[in-house]
Amino acid sequence: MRTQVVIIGGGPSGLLLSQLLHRRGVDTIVLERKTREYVLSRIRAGILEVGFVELMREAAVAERMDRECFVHDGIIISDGDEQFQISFKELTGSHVVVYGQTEVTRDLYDVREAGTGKIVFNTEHVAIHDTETIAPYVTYSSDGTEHRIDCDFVAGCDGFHGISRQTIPLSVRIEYEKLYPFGWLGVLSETPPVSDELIYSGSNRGFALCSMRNENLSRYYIQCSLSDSPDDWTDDAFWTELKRRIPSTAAEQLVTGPSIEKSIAPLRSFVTEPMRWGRLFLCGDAAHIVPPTGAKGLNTAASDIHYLYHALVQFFEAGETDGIDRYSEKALARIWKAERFSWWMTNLLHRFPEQSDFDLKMQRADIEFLRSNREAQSVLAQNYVGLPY
Ligand code: RFL
Ligand code: PHB
Repeated sequence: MRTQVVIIGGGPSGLLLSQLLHRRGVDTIVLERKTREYVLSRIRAGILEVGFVELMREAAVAERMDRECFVHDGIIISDGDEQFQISFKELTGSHVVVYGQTEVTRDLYDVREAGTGKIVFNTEHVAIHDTETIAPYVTYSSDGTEHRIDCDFVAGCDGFHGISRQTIPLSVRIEYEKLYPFGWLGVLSETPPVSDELIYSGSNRGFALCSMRNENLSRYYIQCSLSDSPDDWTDDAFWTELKRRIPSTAAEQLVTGPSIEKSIAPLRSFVTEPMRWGRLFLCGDAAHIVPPTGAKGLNTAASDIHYLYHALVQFFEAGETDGIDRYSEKALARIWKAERFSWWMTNLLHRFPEQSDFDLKMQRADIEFLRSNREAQSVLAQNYVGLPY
């Protein structure tokens, strides 16, 4: 078998790259370890930057998103009962949209599968070979048979636990990592959201976030211990704890109901350098992870896809290698800024086990400065709506 680009991983990064390249006549094959149903059962991101929406439009897959998404012009930050709004509209003239990653992925699968898109599910033993040459190839097995695909390039879009990153030799690969001493317990419930805008809430009991998917689907998170399991938390216990961490005006209005999904995610900052090894390019969670506090994970994946898509089109249409040569440098320049922002938001709003009284005072002062200073709000707003590509 032969194709121009083998894409490892059928998550949002891999599918978006495949669809964008398809529109420019570049042939791809996507290899996905799980089933379509499994990928679509993962509840993840909810907030998309305008740059992401524009990429979906360029990929001709934004019709439902444009119809069903919700535009958000700001967020609310709270600390106990004190709360204030950061207006993206006033501070940046821009906004973000609420449209779930699950729906993004569903739309991408639908469009790829309706056309000539080749997606192989349930692949095993995927291995990348000879990326330092001009003739790389990928081997994998499915249904008990071994396969080989020869190609021009390989895109490693296989998430944090994928194999692509490990293909880059340790002698050149540098990994930067920070683990946070807590996780997020997330609940999805068929209830109306407590607020029109997202509430990012710091409190003495730890962080909480009120988010949403639509007018009758809410997504809430609370900071939890890394040793907790979702089964430790009954719905009642979750709602009681959430109410204690958000401003009382919001707690009084909160509509509770049965959870339809409950999961715990650990929080991590991670970057691998370089993001290119010969003809292998890493994209999205395969190369970097942010704690979800800044809503940047999927959005940074999208900026990688933007750079790689243009680089590959430049190569296939004009034979130019400048884009692929500069991919890692350009992608990383934006990634590190998103890493900084996500790390800062996490430090601002969470309770850390070893926090001293001094540390708590610093955190309070940071929030108070943000509340009272337009320039500080502007910095947050610019980062939240997304830095330019
Ligand atoms: P994914 O989504 O992990 O997809 C990788 C795919 O690769 C497959 N795979 C393999 N396939 C073949 N062979 C192998 N050896 C393979 N190994 C793995 C996997 O099965 C999978 O299908 O990575 P991708 O595409 O880079 O997308 C990244 C995003 O999923 C991630 O960054 C976001 O979900 C992060 N995130 C958020 N991002 C935002 O931009 N805004 C948000 O509001 C936001 N909220 C969140 C989040 C992530 C969260 N969790 C659960 C970590 C909220 C949470 C709670
Ligand atoms: C979500 O709705 O899942 C969500 C929103 C904002 C974040 C993280 C997750 O910062």
